[in-house]
Amino acid sequence: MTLKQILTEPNKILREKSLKVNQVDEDLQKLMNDMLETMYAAPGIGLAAIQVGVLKRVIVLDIAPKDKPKNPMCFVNPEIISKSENISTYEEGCLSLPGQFAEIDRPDKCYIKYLDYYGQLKEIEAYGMLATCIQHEIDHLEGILFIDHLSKLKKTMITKKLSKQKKAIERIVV
Ligand code: GNR
Ligand code: NI
Repeated sequence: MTLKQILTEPNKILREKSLKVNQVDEDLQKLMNDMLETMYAAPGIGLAAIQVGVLKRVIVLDIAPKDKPKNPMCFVNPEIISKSENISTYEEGCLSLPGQFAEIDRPDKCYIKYLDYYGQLKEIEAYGMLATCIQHEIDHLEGILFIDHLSKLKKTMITKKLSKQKKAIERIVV
């Protein structure tokens, strides 16, 4: 397995649209394993392929509590079939927006169609934290970040902070 580098804002790649996967083969399974390893190491509870620079519609998640056994989940070509009208609010973070958190409103339940790790067609009903995370990850596949759901002012504040952070880090590295 290989740890991948996670892209952070500002980075134009994060705004690209990811492409549908044609087949779930060994190479794609290797990508999913690497993504899981990278996500656990970060640590995070979800990761979209685009965050490691791969423009494929693949996401991995593990929302199991820390004191419970691991529960890795892989979703290829995930599609939201329907979502509830009820909204819930969670404080979200994103590995591509390090150190930034904000309360985001999203439908509290959704049905998702996807291919699993073995390429089998599956359907699930997601609610609570799982629904929030799946929607956060599917947004990534469309080039959308959680800050896009905030007011212009809040979004500008966060992007400015991240640009400064990045420049400060570049100065140390160079
Ligand atoms: O690690 C993560 N935590 C998180 C918390 C609330 C809502 C969404 C997430 S996903 C995030 C990892 C990430 O950036 N995935 O794209
Ligand atoms: Ni994210």
